Amino acid sequence: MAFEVVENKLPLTAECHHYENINEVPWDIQKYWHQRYSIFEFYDYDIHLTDDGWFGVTPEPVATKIAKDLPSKNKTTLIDLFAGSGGNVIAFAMAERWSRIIAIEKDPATLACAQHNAEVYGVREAITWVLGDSLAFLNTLHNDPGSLPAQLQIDDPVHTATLFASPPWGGVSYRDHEVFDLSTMQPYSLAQLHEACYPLEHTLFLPRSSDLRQVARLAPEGEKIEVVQYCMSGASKAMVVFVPAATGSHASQKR
Ligand code: MGP
Repeated sequence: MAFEVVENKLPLTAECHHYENINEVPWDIQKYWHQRYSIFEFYDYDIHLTDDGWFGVTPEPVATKIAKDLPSKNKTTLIDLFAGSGGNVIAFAMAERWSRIIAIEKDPATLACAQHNAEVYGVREAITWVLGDSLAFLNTLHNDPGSLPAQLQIDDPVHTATLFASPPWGGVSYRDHEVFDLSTMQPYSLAQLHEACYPLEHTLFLPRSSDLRQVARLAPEGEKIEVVQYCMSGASKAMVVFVPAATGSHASQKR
């Protein structure tokens, strides 16, 4: 199967590190290690990340604010499609706004870090953990929901579920562009992500310099969508786009 529910805690592997000393830290992540306490306030309580995880993890104050800002009117299930090391999903669980939280991550070592970090924050058991491909999960949710395992069954997802996607951006090269072309984002373009999430409500965590004209095309006909720059120390960390669920006749047909 392309995805599976992980009932127990996956073991931390040799790829999962808790660096305590700068001398242990690979040079390309030293900048992030210096910011470790603004990434995870409780870093010293044995937070673990893979080396790749440092590049994409959402700093805790930003994750906490996003968890408060998500629209989620009447939504009971939150699905984090790219859970990574857990930066966002821990904040979602701690916000206590949803009765069910599902976290999907396809790399087992990264998922092990996320579960471990969620345990540090006391919320591991509040989260249903899924190892696998989030787009395969969405495809099944849209087209063959009856085949989902019991823990992932969602009644009327258009009305009850909200999706959060902080996808890989294809490295840090977005910084080289004054305006980042979201059709070049790797491995999934903006259009692919939107198509995979539609018709459910979805929130997308994107590079701060993302092309607003491309984002504007996600707005349903005649409606506005909210776009927010989340900042720390006066500088944007990311652009977050809130896309409402499709309504009326659009809700039942997939584009
Ligand atoms: P950054 O690109 O390292 O810029 O990360 P920063 O720290 O502002 O440094 P400077 O050199 O521009 O001063 C900014 C934020 O983007 C990080 O805190 C992460 O939350 C987020 N981020 C970075 N990358 C490469 C990714 C990614 O691939 N995916 C996701 N979802 N978030 C990312």
